[in-house]
Amino acid sequence: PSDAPWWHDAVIYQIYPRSWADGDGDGVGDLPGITSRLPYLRDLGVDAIWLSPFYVSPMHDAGYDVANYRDIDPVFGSLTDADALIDTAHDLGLKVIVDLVPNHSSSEHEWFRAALAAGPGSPERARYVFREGRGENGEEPPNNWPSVFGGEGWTRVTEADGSPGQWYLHIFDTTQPDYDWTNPEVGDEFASILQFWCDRGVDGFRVDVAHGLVKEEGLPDWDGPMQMLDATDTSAEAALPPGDEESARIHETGDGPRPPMWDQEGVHDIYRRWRSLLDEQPSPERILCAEAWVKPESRLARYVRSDEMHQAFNFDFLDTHWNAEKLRAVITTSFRENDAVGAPTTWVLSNHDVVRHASRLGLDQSLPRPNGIAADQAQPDAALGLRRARAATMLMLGLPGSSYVYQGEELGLPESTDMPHEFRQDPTFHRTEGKEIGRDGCRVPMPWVKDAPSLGFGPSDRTWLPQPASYGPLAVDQQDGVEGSTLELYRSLLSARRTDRLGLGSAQWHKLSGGDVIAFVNASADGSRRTLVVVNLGADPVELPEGAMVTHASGDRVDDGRVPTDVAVWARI
Ligand code: TEU
Repeated sequence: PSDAPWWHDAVIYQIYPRSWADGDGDGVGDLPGITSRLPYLRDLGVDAIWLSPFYVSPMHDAGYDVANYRDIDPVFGSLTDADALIDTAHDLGLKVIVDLVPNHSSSEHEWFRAALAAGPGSPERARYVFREGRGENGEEPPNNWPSVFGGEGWTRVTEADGSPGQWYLHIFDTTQPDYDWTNPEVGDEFASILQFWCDRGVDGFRVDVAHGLVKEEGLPDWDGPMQMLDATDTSAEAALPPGDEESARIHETGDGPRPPMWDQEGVHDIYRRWRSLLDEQPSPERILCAEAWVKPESRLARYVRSDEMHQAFNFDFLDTHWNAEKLRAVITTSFRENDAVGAPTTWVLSNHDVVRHASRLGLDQSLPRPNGIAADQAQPDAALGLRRARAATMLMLGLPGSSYVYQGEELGLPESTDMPHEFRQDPTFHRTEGKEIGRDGCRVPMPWVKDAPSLGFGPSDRTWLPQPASYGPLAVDQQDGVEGSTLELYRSLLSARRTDRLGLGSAQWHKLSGGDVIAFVNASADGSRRTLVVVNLGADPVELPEGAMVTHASGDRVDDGRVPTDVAVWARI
């Protein structure tokens, strides 16, 4: 239906403000830099941008530690700059989604400072999760919950009289105290923050750690396997050996023990309130997109019920190895679970927390965690990774639903894997003493112009993270207008997707599908347009059906109607 809401088939480009465009040359990206480069995104052919946090922050977690939700950090600019960015984007026909971080504040937020000063039992402390410690003199943390970034999930404070005092909960860094969402003051504050940004004209919110806001009552110890507490895989299935019968049952039903800090029932009440707040705003529709690492997909689909969020990132898709059978299963399940609640699916391959897919897909695909590179892991095969990444992108953009694209993937940027440790800023790296290499490798400043200081990122040669040598030849100016470049591939795919409204089509498996081949037909509702999408993950070339007219290919020329290894095609049938 052509009258579908804008977000059903939108392609949304994630900008990581520190690393996209630096207007003032201090080595850190900023809002004026972004505004000046927005025409690039109009020409790329995306519908919207999502901006990672730009709020006032001490930047212990790159801005996901917010000290003031209603103002811009000086490193990024000012509220006037934000208004200008939103206006310019709208003039160019781009919608603007901002990041909302409601699980925790920065420890420098005025509420948290007040909580520290006010002491135990105060209403100020009741906005966060302060508890007495256990053991002799409260020396032990209140429970056994770890931090996602490594180490304990609790930090003990020193009270005003200098004595060791209460502990506060932080699922992430010590500098990111969790709010207590059972306190109505917290809910009211966030309703007001949502309204503040709606009034400034934003078109939606990406909701950080949407599965974590509400904790199980009583904050019980977790007796289950510790790996289930990793925020990116909270399923009971994750703790069982692959192929286990119980694991298969849990995968189907979503039953099984649930860690006390993830995917609690109470989070849904929060999103119902936000949805009605957004529904009351003037049109066009403003959206909520859940960042919720929730499995199985039947549990994730509960976040996109009609009175809750509009979208939820499909991280199962991102997390899946380069394996046709597994990818087909994820696609089937995603459609089934989303159809059941009447929501379109939201596809994603990369973001600022995971290894870029141009490198991830060039790693040994038998490794257990495809979205992380351990410190001692082998280097990815760059050529193989890029070849597969281009095919994966054609798979994603050929599917009905919305897609998120992470800055730089349209250039085929690899992960920066050989960054000297002294540059690393991610708390994951520091809290695990380097055992986890962290996420800096996917956050390196964008290359725009090969022969310019900072590769055209800004007017000076400064960049907050070093740009690897491989980025120069991939700069925008090197790919612009060059046939076969990854940038031109994205442009032509996005343009065809828009013309043919592929995001609003319906997908049916094609008879070529099976074994190492993914093949489906994306058809328009009136049957007037049928696009065959074929991805070959196997060693042998795949024969296209007679009469199929190839319009796009991710790799080497498709000769005699055959699709080579690790290549995807779109064809008219
Ligand atoms: O991430 C939530 C999250 O749980 C993971 O992606 C996490 O970052 C990863 O497992 C750590 O290795 C969101 C943001 O996207 C991330 O950048 C923030 O650090 C995190 O929340 C805390 O706000």
